[in-house]
Amino acid sequence: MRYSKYVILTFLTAVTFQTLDTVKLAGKAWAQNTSVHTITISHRKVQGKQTIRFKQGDQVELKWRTDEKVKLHLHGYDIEKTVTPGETLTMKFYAKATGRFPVTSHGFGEKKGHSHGTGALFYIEVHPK
Ligand SMILES: [Cu+2]
Repeated sequence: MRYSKYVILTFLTAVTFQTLDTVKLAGKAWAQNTSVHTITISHRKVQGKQTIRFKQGDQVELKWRTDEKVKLHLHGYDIEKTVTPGETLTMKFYAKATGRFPVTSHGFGEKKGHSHGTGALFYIEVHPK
């Protein structure tokens, strides 16, 4: 009796996880075919390319490095995260929505709020399949 309960529980747990995975990743495993880009902020500017293009449906990983603490906002996908010097911040998402989306600063250093006064730091472009 005890044994069969355990088996059922294990089975249910497995099904639950699978369902969550399906919802989150639309049945695809992360890791393979991921478009990974490292973006470096220095002196409040993105070094090098300031636009990266993707194809709709791409799995994207943006890895952010900075020389000053900054809160970043990827518009359209509504990802808002803070990166600090010495760490790498990863933004992971499926590029579902097409268009050109800015990444803006919501304040460097300890500054808070939602100001886009200095304009966009970076853009992602998602092109239709
Ligand atoms: Cu914003």
